[in-house]
Amino acid sequence: MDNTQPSFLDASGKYTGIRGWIFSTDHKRIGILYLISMMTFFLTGVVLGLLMRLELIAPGPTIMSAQTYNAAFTVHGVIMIFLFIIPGIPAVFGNFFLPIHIGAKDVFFPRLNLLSWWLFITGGVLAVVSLFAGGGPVDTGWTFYAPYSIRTGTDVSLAVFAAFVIGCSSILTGVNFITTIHRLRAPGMDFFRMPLFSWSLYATGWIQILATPVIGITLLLVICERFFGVGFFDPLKGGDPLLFQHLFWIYSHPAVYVMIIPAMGVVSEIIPVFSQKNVFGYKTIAYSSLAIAFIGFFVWGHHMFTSGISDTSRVFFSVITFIVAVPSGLKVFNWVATLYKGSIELVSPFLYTLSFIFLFSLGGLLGLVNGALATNIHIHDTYFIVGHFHYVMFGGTAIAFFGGLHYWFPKMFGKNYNERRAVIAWVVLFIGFNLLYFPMLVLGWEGMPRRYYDYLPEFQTGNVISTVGSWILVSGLILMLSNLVSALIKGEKAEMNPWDGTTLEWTISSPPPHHNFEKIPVIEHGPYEFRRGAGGGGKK
Ligand code: HEM
Ligand SMILES: [Cu+2]
Repeated sequence: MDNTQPSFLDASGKYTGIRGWIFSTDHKRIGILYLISMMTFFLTGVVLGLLMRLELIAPGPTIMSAQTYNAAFTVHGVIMIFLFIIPGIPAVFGNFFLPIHIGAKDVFFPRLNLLSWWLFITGGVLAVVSLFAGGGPVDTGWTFYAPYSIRTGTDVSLAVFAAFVIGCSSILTGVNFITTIHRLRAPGMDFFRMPLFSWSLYATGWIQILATPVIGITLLLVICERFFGVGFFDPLKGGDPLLFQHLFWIYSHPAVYVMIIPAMGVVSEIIPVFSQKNVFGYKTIAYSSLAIAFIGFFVWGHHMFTSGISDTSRVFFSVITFIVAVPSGLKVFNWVATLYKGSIELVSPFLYTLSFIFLFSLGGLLGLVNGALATNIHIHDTYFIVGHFHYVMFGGTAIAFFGGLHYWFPKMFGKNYNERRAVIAWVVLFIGFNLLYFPMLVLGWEGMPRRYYDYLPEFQTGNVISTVGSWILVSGLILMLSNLVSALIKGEKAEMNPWDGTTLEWTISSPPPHHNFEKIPVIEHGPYEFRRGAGGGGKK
């Protein structure tokens, strides 16, 4: 196909300039809008994280007050969870590549797609406004646990409303992707010829649709409670604070799979390409996304082992938690089996992917330590938990996000980045990451509680290592981003298919033209059929 068609980066339609972007219904432009807004939120969250680590470099007060620290970890958590890691991969790469992967011109509801982005931005802005309005920044933690969230004088109502609006955006994106997959697949693209990334978005879409309304309603109840004192959760009025925790985690546990399943989808695309082999166990990987999504709805109680629920329910939740690990483990084994005897190319997207497998597997195994009833009692609300979730969310999802960014960058922007600098950035990031988070596991195991701005002197060594790690990690991030930004400005023109990929985005020009395909392709085989290299050749 030729490169003569104007790309989606060139203006078209009614508006030009910035309005041509913020009113565009082109799924690719919306993907880029999300990318820009999300990186902005991410960097804000990183700065807050750095400040927290600076506070913790020595025992006693150092750079902020206890109340400021409470606000810092709340805002850090809210931003990272609701504005970066939950929407991240689906909103950016899902929007950009789902229609292309299934041979469509756009998503099924392009205007709704634009509305989702506007809701996302509105929610983000409201969250920022809540920092400066009336009662000051929220100090409840991102979980907004009752009854504290009902009684504190800070601006919980506004922050919670912001999360509600972002939730609406998430539901609409889920509806859009599921409909797109059902209705817009190109001729011959049956479900089992879809790339695995589309499968992961399909599973994620169902979680978004089924779980998000629960948190939406819960957050509205908190607002009712604060304004009208209705007493759903307030024990003084006969309400039940445990009810809040149940409702919260019935959404928020499945939400951790909204964070991780798309990341698994991204690495399932990258691994076959850089080993030039058909993926091992395609169907297992596809179905395990659905299995994880389904079982994920039954494990929320593992967040409540110390809350006073009955022993029977604690045992139930513990056992079910272990069962979720089975489909996740199956994926890891299938990825490793795909690598086996592959013709491996160690370039930056693939290095991110390998470190994803390592960090996510470690974080996931630590999740089993949390899920085991007995150990959970010991490590509940310690730094072990903080270490665990950073391994899964940052080491898992965010690293896969960066991997995807390097993998798809030439396609999205039509420019090449400097590979050597990308690898150096990756090395620095990887070292910094482990220095930052590994000590947290040890500290937590030894009993350092989370969400405190002070600690006993015996915890200092670990904290100093961790804080220095945060500086190294941030240097890696700066190297990575400056490399990509300078590629945007002065990178060489990228080829159509730099990695010898086989999915549909590699059959169109870089960057893609406005309507993706001149002619809708007809699909005759599975997504990963490689000509050169070891294994090769899918069955379908
Ligand atoms: C430079 C990078 C980062 C640093 C230095 C950092 C540091 C921290 C620290 C010190 C805490 C407070 C722990 C506590 O007292 O509970 C924290 C909490 C948290 N972080 Fe990060 N973090 C970073 C990146 C991330 C990323 C990328 C994510 C998400 C993908 C994330 C998600 C969270 C969450 C959800 C909390 C819990 C907040 C809460 O308990 O209310 N962090 N982080
Ligand atoms: Cu959970």
